[in-house]
Amino acid sequence: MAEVERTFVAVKPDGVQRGLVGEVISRFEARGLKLIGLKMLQVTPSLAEKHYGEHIGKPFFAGLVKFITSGPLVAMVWEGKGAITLARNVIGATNPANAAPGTIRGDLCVEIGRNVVHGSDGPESASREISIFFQDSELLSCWSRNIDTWVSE
Ligand code: DAT
Ligand code: MG
Repeated sequence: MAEVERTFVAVKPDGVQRGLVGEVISRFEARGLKLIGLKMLQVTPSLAEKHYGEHIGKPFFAGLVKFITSGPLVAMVWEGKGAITLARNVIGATNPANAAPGTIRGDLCVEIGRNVVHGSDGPESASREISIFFQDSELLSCWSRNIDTWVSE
């Protein structure tokens, strides 16, 4: 059985502008993950460079920073068994043109530079990204949900 993990998910400025915050949250809730942290913020260029540090030097980097800082973003932490891979599967392929129907990117968007949502790609990036956006005290892992025994054995 997969271990309980935390993953960082964000609705990017295009998703906020398009009124898709509720839709994105609904998909993670419906899948059975538990929301343990949530905030809205405007990402600064330095925060963007920290978050997307692995992409510094790539041709799309400047455009990516411009986009991610262009409006409010909704940052979240979701918890559950195998949450990191599960969230990536809910989100779909990086390029929406290749994203499967039923995924957020496969259902809601068309272009790689406007792909609505971010999700951590592994355990290291999950803990790094969570600590960039949240203090430990802002995460409410301790709350229990009555439905959890119906989601996980
Ligand atoms: P993901 O967001 O699926 O983890 P990534 O980490 O490879 O994808 O890239 C981060 C974001 O950068 C991605 O969501 C959209 C943008 N991006 C990636 N590759 C790109 C490319 N070839 N052209 C334009 N934007 C790109
Ligand atoms: Mg990534």
